[in-house]
Amino acid sequence: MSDEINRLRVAVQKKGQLAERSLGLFEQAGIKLIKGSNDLLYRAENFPVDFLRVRDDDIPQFVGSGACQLGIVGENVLYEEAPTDVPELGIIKKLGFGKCALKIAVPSNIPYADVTSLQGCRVATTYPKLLKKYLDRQGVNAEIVFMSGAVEVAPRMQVADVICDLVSTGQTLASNGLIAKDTVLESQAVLIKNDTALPELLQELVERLLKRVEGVLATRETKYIMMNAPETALESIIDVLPGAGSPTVTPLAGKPGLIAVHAVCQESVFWETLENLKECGASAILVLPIEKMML
Ligand code: PRT
Ligand code: ZN
Repeated sequence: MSDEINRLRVAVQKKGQLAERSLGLFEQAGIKLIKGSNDLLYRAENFPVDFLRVRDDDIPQFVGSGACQLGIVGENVLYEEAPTDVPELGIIKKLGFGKCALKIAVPSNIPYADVTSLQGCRVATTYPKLLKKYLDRQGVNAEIVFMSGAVEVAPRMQVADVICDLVSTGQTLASNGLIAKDTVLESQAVLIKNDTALPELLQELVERLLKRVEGVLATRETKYIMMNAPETALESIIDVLPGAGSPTVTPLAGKPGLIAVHAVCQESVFWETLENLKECGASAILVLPIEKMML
C-alpha cells in the first residue's frame, strides 16, 4: 500500500496567529514532529500523520478537496473561503484560540446609528462575501471595496468611508481613530474535517487522532478536585461542584461522620467555587490539573 494511503494529512497555518497553537494542539496530543528541511510538510515520527503548512486562506480548499482529511482555520476564513460545492466540509470542534470578531468600524466624524447608516457608503474589507451576506440580510446596499490587508487605513486614504475588519484587542482600531460598531461574525480557530467516506485505515486514523485531540481539549478546563467534609454536607457540595457528575466518596479513617470527596470537574473551578465549598463545610480543598484524559 502506498505511503499516502497509509498516512493522514492535516492542513495548518504555516506562519501567523494560528500557526503555533495549531501544531501545539497535536504536539500536546503526543505527536512528535520532524521539523526537517521540508518546510511545507512536517512528518510525525510516532503517528502516521503529516502536517501540510500553508496560508490560512487555502486551508478550506485543501480540506474541501480531500487533499487533507483535517485542518485548523479561523471561522472567518472558513466561511469566506469554503468552496460552496463541498457540503461535506464540516466543523468538528471549536478550539478556543484565535478569538476575534469581524466588525464594522467607522471614523468618529461619520454619523452612525445602526447598520442602515451604511446605505450608499463605501466599505473596505478583506471579507467581501461575509460582509455582503450581512448587508443583504439587513437590506443595506453599500459598495464593497476589497483590500487584501491594511484595511484600517482605508478611510484615511479616502479609499472607503468605513471598514469591516477583524478586531481582537481593539488597539488597531483605536490607533487609527476608528470606532467598532456592528459585529458581522464572532470567530475562533476550528478543527475542520472532510466528511466524505474514507478508506477504512484512514478513517480509523482520523478517529484515533480526534480522540487524542478531544482528550487534550477536555483536560484544558478539566480539574481533579479533592476535599474533606462532613457527611451531611455531601448534597450541597455536589450542587456547588461545576460539571462534576458523580463524585467518589470515601470515609475518613478514625473520623466518624467525615468523608473525602473526589471529583473530576468538567468546567473551570474558580476561587468562588472554593469559597462556596468552604461555606458548605468542606476543608483541605485541593484542585489538581489533569495531564491526560481519554473520554
Ligand atoms: O499568511 P496567512 O494568509 O496564513 O496569514 P494572515 O495574515 O491571513 O492571517 P493572520 O495570521 O493574521 O491571522 C490568522 C487568523 O487568526 C485570522 O484569520 C483569524 O481567524 C485569527 N485572528 C485572531 C486574527 C486576529 N485575532 C487579529 N487580531 N487575525 C487577524 N488579526 C489582525 C486584524 O486583521 C487587525 O489587523 O489584527 C489586527 C487587529 O488586532 P487588535 O488586537 O489590534 O484588535
Ligand atoms: Zn490569510
